[in-house]
Amino acid sequence: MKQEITSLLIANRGEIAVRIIRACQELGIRSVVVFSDIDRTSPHVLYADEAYHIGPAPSAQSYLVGDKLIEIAKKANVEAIHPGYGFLSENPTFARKVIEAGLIFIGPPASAIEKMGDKTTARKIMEEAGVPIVAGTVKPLASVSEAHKISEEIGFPVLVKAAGGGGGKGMRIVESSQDLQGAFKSAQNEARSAFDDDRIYIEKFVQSPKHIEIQVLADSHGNYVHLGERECSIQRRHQKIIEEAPSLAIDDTIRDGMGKAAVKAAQACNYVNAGTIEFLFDGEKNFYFLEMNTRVQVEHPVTELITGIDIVKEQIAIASGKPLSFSQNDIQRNGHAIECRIYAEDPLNNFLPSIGTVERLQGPSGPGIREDRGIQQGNEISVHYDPMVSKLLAWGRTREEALRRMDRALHEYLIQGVITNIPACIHILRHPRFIDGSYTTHFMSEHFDPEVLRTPNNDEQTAVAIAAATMVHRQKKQPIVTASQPGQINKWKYQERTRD
Ligand code: MV4
Repeated sequence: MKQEITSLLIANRGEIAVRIIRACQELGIRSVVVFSDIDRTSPHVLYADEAYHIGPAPSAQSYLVGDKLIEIAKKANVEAIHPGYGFLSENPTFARKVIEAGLIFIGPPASAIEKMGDKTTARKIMEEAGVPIVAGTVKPLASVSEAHKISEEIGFPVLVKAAGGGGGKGMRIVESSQDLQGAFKSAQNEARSAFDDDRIYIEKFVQSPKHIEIQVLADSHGNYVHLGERECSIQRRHQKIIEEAPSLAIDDTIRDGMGKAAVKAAQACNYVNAGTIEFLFDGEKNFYFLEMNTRVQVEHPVTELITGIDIVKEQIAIASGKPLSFSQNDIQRNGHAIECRIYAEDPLNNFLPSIGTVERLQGPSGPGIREDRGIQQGNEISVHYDPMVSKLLAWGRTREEALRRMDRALHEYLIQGVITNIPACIHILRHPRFIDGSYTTHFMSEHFDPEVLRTPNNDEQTAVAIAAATMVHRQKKQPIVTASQPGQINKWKYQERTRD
């Protein structure tokens, strides 16, 4: 069924709302956004054709109030709702309500969201479809004694996981049978409070995997394609930091195998729209289905940069009933792309969010650089939302060129008022284990030592000396002469050359 979309509501905020507005602008679609009290001056409000106030800052009273979003969509007379990522994007009840209100949900059918949201159902569907899964149960466990039985069969170590949701919540590694009962109970408790669902299942623990995911697109006419992999192993506490494509660990044969498995996975749940199949990739080049994300992902631009396909525009085209305009053989990959998520987090303080006003903000640009950002100078990084400032992407003909461009862009990045993870990103990019591509999901815990970021430039005395020198310089109004240290963000230049 073809239904033209001429206007849509974005049920989100920040950079993804801006990303969706940009697609709308290019497609001639009227974009409508919502904003909470503290987002009144955010870029998504500035760029949208229309903006409606939705409520106070806490998401539970604003971006998560499905009924209100639908009410605003009606009032604004749009045909569709794009949920972005996070918030209500993977909430099947919301997707159903959108449809029942006579609107188009720019995402998969609610049934697919529901099936993939239940992790044991997802495993069962994948097993039946012939998509490789890690050894373990495809049903929630009835008791601790059943957990013992299964664990003895598949062998320790095992992972106790929550059936009700992913992202590492309610997950416990169990090394031997005497630890099983305790892990089972505490995973149950954590799952109950996180997902209101205490169902638990077990998988064999894959020791040092890479996290590789495949982007898929499916239209409403039964056409399925995959856009290759993204390597997302650089993460901390299940929060991704750096993603890249292609992965150094994947050759054409493996890519073809994973791509076909991902398409099978999407077909198995009657998927329509953009989705991502996450795989664990072990040292023996085996891959196993982990989870399916039934939304557009934060890291989707990595794939856009090497394929030239605008994933958000494709989502809108698919939702309006159009068939995909390309087939698997038409998809070409060109060069290498990498993304750093710039977070307002302090790497020297256990990556705690750095809350405050962004006093100055000037993103990098130039050859091969893209920045997707949802905040501007003067906005607050608050406790209410994710502290991601922007996504910085670099493209190069080769991985080396992409990495050099990213390194250069990270040094150009100018932000004051909040502390960011930029120095940590630079450090990771220059790490031998990152450069040789041998990194796994354990990279941050095994190889990242925040203390290396504590340079003499960071100490208080240096700051005082720079402040004093700055004052003298301003009084004298002399030209700046500075020797810049390679690889370091020069505090002198930073202070003095960025002055109003
Ligand atoms: C695993 C695993 C090893 N073996 N499952 C973490 C979050 C959730 N999505 C599943 N996760 C894992 N499942 C088995 N059988 C290791 C992880 C894991 C992980 C996965 C992807 C990306 C980062 C990770 C970091 C730690 C653990």
